[in-house]
Amino acid sequence: MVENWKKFLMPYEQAVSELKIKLRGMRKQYQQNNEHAPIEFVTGRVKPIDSIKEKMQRRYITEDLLEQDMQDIAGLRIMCQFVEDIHEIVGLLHQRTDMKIVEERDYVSNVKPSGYRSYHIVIEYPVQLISGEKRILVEIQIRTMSMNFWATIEHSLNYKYQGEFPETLKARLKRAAEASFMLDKEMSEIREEIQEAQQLFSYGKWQKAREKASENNSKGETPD
Ligand code: 0O2
Ligand code: 0O2
Repeated sequence: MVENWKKFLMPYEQAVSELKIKLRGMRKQYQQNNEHAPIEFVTGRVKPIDSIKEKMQRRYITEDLLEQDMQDIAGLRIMCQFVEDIHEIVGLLHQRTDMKIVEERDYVSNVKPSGYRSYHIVIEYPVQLISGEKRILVEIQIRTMSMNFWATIEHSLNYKYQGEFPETLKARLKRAAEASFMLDKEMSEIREEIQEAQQLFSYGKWQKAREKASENNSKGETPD
């Protein structure tokens, strides 16, 4: 068994932290330009040791192949508002020079039998350690908030039923997946209108902040 899990997982921890900052930075840049950000929020985690061990058994992954065969030890999730945003993010990730895309799985166009939708990208990411550079695999899941809602619920039900859902629940989850798909479709259709409203809203917030600052200035207060 891996002798020192803490040491083994260290580069993965570092990669998740670095990538969270980088991806959240992309969102900030859009906001600063007062443009619609294709990234709503980003989460990330290193797979817990017990889950790694369980997946090794389930997938017959030996220790010597762990780093290359388990692609989601480091996992990031990018949530967005519209399905179109997913494709924009994929394009942005392709352009980056600080990571190399090694695999792509499009479950947005190819919905899984469970009803799961998401776009998965596996990257090779270089982590700078004191011992030198180490390239590790990281899985980035890109999905709308509607896809995320469905996947999170289904994932927690999976814990309860270990994948053996009763037929009625399976059918309901399928219907919920279809409803989630319809929600994404409807939102895409009114996307331009929503984005216009969001821009007006953020411009309004910016204007209010400016007014408050000039009010404070005239009172001789320092801005907060
Ligand atoms: P569970 O069991 O899912 O609830 P910060 O960076 O400080 O804002 P922090 O505390 O590092 O935040 O957490 P973050 O980045 O907001 O989110 C951690 C959560 O990310 C995890 O929840 C996961 O739900 C989720 N997550 C992100 N990417 C993945 C992935 O690729 N696979 C899976 N399974 N989960 C992912 P918890 O709390 O760890 O656990
Ligand atoms: P976790 O940490 O519990 O989320 P892989 O499993 O990566 O070795 P596979 O099956 O080809 O190989 O990868 P896939 O399907 O591209 O990605 C697996 C991950 O996608 C899962 O991680 C889930 O996070 C997510 N996923 C895939 N299918 C479903 C689904 O039907 N429902 C839900 N809720 N999530 C799904 P793990 O391994 O389950 O780990």
